[in-house]
Amino acid sequence: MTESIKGAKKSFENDLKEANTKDTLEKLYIKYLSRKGLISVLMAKMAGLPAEVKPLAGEELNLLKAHIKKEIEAKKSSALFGPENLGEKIDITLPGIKPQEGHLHPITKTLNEINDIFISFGFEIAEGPEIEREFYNFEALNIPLEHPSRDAFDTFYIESDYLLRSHTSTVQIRIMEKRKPPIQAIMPGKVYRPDAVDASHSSMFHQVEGLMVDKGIKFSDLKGLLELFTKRMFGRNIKTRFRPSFFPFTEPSAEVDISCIICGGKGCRVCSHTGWLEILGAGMVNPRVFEAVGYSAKKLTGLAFGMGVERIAMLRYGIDDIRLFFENDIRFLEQF
Ligand code: 2NL
Repeated sequence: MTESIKGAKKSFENDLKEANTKDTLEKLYIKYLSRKGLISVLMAKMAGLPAEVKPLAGEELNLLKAHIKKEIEAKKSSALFGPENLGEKIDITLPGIKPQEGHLHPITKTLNEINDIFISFGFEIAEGPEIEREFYNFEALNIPLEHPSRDAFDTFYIESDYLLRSHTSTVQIRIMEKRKPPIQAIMPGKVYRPDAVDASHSSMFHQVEGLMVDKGIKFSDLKGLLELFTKRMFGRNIKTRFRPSFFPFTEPSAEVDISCIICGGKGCRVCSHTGWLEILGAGMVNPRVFEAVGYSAKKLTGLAFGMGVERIAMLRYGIDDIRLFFENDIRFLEQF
């Protein structure tokens, strides 16, 4: 018996030397260690041995079995089977696999750009609460009780006197209440209106409003400021147009258009063939607003403006449905 075990060991050592691929090693495993392999055959033979040699033969056989197992495993995991010997070519100069990175939302990007432009003009950024009182959202802004936007259908009321702000002018009122002029600030933030949601309406959107209050602020300052802003935001060849309009909180008031960034002013589907796109509302602060915050309407003048961030982002990126911003579809967001 010892002889056949020795023979088996020798034959294994020879086989192992020859086995230089995963396949041949696998075959060795089958030849020696499988259920019908050489070790099993010898085990079976051992059953017929006399009792006095059985334990020794058993021990030798078990040692051989362990030896074979160890050797096959060792060779399998040896450098012989490293990638360079398996026909794989690894180019270590290739860049690694980049982890998936997130980025800012297109609305946040647009908001940051608007903020940066006004910061470069010397404006500060002010923020305030989204839950407001009627005084800040309406009264102080000269929006009287009978004004249609005070109707419960146009404002989210929480309970009497508490509502979700429908513009960020509320923050301007708070700043003026707290501080003396000169004031030069913009107020970016979320605003809420219970509009029926469609391609151009969302019940929450973002607004940036701006305010400058001092002695001697003129309408020409407003024009110059907003013209510079539109050129920085949309390009230096963009033209600006002021159209007379009405807001309760400014007098006079204007709506500001830019020459269509799609067709350059020739007329297309996006600008409804007018060559112009409306992007801002603006005006000189109504003296009644100054009175509401305790400023002297005799000594002071001010300019104010407001814009919808979604609208600007839609024009800049060529997006035709506002709902895309809020659906969190990764296929949409990945594009920015
Ligand atoms: C628009 C128009 C505007 C203002 C906002 C304002 C604020 C105060 C006083 C006077 Cl405290 N005016 N804000 C003025 C004109 C227009 O927004 O179309 N926004 C999207």
